[in-house]
Amino acid sequence: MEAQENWINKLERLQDQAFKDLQQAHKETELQNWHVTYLGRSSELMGIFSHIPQAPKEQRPLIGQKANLVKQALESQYSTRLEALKQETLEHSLKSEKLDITLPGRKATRGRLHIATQILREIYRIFAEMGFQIYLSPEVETDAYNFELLNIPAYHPARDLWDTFYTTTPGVIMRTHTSPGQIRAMREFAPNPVRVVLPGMVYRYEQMDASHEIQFNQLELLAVGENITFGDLRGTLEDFAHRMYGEDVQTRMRPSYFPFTEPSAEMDVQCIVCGGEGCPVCSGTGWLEILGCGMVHPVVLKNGGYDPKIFSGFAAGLGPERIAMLRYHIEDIRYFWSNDVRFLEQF
Ligand code: FA5
Repeated sequence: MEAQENWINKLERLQDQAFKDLQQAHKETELQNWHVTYLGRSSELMGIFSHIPQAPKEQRPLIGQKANLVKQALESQYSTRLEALKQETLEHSLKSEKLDITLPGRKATRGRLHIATQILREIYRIFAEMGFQIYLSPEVETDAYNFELLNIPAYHPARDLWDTFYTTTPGVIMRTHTSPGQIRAMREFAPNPVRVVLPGMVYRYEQMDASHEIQFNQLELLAVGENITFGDLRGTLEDFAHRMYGEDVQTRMRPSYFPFTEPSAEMDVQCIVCGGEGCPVCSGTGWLEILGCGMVHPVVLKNGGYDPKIFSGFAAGLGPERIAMLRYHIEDIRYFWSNDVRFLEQF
């Protein structure tokens, strides 16, 4: 009986002490320490719980009941105090801190499309309005598609025009231009007429400078059908230049050479950076070359599955980064892929 009194007294004392200490806890950390002391695993209360089995059998229920009551009381006082403390802290900060609702909020950083993507989309839009559809072809190509089928056999000196990145697999290369897509598109559409644009990355082992990158986009233009003439090519490209740069822009076509077109030409746009005076972007000439073009060579038409006696076609290869440089007065093509946000966020 005496032993039972002792246990009960002990629990009551414990509860009184705990309540007293709780009044002294004014910070959340103090409250946490209180919880560890009175309700934690090594607390006196938990010690009592674990000693109950050693008490005389008939006393166990009473001691157990009392211990549970104390535990519940401590827990409920603890949560009431915690809640009150949180409320106090909140009221305190509302009183002491002034909220300046006129301060501008923190700016969320917004993503944007890369300038190269923006210009490609604009070019797609212009050609889509003229009735061209987009056709995709692979960046990793075979020697056959990149050269042979475009009338450039292995021994042909014109191979020097394109400094190629070779893979370790014989006959497999990184495409040096989008022209291999011409063959792929023709083979899919022949003998029907075809009018497509083929965009994408091309790779060249080149000396880099203000207008030459080793990795850049190209956009191939291809139209095959009956009675397509050089006049159609000239008209299409001129219309494109005017829609891109405005009605007043000057363009010129120079004779050129590509093994897969005959005749071949290159189109220049007057350098908008210097207004035709000559600057590093146009290598001092006043003109910037934006594309190569020509009438599809009969051999290429045949390789694509068309009879050159019935069909003719034109093709062009545009440089979208060069087109963007002219449009936005960008002085160096190397900005495009250097990932400097000061450049990228201007567009
Ligand atoms: C060609 O790649 C031909 N396949 C174009 C073609 C297609 C001709 C269809 C006839 C018919 P060229 O190497 O000139 O040609 O490149 C075409 C365009 O890509 C150039 O006018 C230029 O705008 C762009 N370009 C060429 N080399 C680079 C480079 N290193 N960096 C950035 N743009 C380039």
